[in-house]
Amino acid sequence: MLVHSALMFFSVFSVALLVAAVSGCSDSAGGSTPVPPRVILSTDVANGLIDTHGAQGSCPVSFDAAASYFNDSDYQPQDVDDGLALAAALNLDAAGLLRVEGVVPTYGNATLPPTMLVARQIVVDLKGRGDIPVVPGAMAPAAQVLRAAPRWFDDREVAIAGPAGSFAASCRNAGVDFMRRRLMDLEEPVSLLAVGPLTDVACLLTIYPDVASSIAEIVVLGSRVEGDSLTVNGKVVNDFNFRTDPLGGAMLLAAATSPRVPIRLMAFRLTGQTSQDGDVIVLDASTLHGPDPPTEASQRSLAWLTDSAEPRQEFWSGIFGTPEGPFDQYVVAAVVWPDLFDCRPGLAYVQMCPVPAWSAEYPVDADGQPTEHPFNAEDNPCVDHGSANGGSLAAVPAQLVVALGSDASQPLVRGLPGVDGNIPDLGPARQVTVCVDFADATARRDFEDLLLEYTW
Ligand SMILES: [Ca+2]
Repeated sequence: MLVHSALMFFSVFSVALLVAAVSGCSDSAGGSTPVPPRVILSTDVANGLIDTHGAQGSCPVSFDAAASYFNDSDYQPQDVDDGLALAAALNLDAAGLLRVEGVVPTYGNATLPPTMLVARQIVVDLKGRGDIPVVPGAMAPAAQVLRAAPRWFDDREVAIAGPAGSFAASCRNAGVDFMRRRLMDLEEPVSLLAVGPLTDVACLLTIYPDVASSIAEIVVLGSRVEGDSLTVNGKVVNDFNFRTDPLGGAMLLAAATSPRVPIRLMAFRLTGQTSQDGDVIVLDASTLHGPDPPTEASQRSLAWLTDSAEPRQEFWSGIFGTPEGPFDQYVVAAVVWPDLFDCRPGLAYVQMCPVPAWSAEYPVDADGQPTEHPFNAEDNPCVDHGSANGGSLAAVPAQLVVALGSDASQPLVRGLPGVDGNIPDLGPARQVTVCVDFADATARRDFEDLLLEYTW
């Protein structure tokens, strides 16, 4: 969850959007042949799993209706937007609108081992795409999130960033190696769709900077526009994909490849809209009906996706009172139908939310007892933090923020780098593209219609 997570009509607008989205190339007859965008998905696809988040050493990220956090050892029905987005991506591939070059599952919504089974269930079993590699990515975040950085025996801090740092030394895995190999093998650039924790895409750019020219764009489900509160029906929520690995997210933004890889952030100002009461895009058995006419395979796929989502939908609506709308699906749509969204230049940075409990500055009373929750002090620079939200945000060390249109030279990590949440000083802030709204009211309706058309 981001708290963090109809019909087979091929209408006129679908065709128009298709034409708008795909780039044309000249064929031998001088005409134009659409080339569908190529993508690799980095996804914490957890449909149907009752599991923990699999982020040992990370912050707890799920909460109940009273805004009390579950421990990371608690088992909950995990998010289903990844699987719905993956199924839609594979259906778009079959329709010639997208080319799925690989899937790299990661911890995040759930632990990695069963997440691999979910990915195979959707890619191989439901969609019959045994030709698409499904390769395991990260088991855990780049560093412990709510702990002080580890130290050497002589009291020096263990370095995280840089080619000799602990992140570059430890983040490599089969999924990261697969992404590099696939990128280098293909002649056309590939977009990376980051719809889970950012650990693996950050690792890829950090240890294999030579892939930069092979990446069209990295599209991320995450971020908030500077000053924005993140709420669903009035309840404060979290930027899940960044929150699960703030260091990985910061390392992605800091990656100094040549050329710089374009990064597009799908911000909550956009993606949160369709989960708000009165504007929810409902994706369940009451709205999804697959292609017309249905096939045995389409009915089986649709039934599995909707049946396996029921516990999660109950979990979500028990907290927010309405069904969960799409989140990760925005990233797939941004690649296939970019004109649906209002996207702008922005400056991305990481705002630390002091004060961590291990800091010398952490406030205590005369008896040494804490006078506030970590990360939740009054005057906290992180939006939504502070005493008004009780202790519910005490375990969020940093936020991913985008300043619209800013080209000012600012640090990437603001606050207390190197102490709070282990994120070191990583140089200047990062120019990105941030999508903040639908292009217009028609685009909002088209987005819903397209999701209903391709989600099965
Ligand atoms: Ca996800």
